[in-house]
Amino acid sequence: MRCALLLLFSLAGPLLAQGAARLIELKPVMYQMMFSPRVLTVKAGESVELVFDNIDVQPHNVLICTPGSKERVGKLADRLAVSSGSAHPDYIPRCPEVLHAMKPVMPGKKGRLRFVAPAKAGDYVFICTCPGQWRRMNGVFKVIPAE
Ligand SMILES: [Cu+2]
Repeated sequence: MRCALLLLFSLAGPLLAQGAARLIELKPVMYQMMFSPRVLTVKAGESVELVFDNIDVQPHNVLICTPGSKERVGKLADRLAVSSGSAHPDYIPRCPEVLHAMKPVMPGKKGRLRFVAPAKAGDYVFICTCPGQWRRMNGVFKVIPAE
């Protein structure tokens, strides 16, 4: 009996978590160093599950950052890439502008990131900070007011 209950809970947990989250699918454009789509829209405060399907031939990561911070975060990542070699292989700057980050996803793999969207509406940004890519590989993470 106890085993059956445990089994029930272990099955229900992930199902409940998935049911509550808005699923967002993101891909790179092959050889183009760009994301598709380039605009992602969520409601303020909602649970989000971002799935990144890396159909490209090189690794990419995904960072969700505060409005207007693309350049600052990108430049910090460039510095990481130059200064630390393999010490920071995820190229994710530790700074307040980075709200959520998915580590680099290898070619042919999928990455998942679960988080709660910002409570404040606005045009946030998402970028890939693998070396030299953020200038092209970016998009708008649009947070609209919850009804
Ligand atoms: Cu990339």
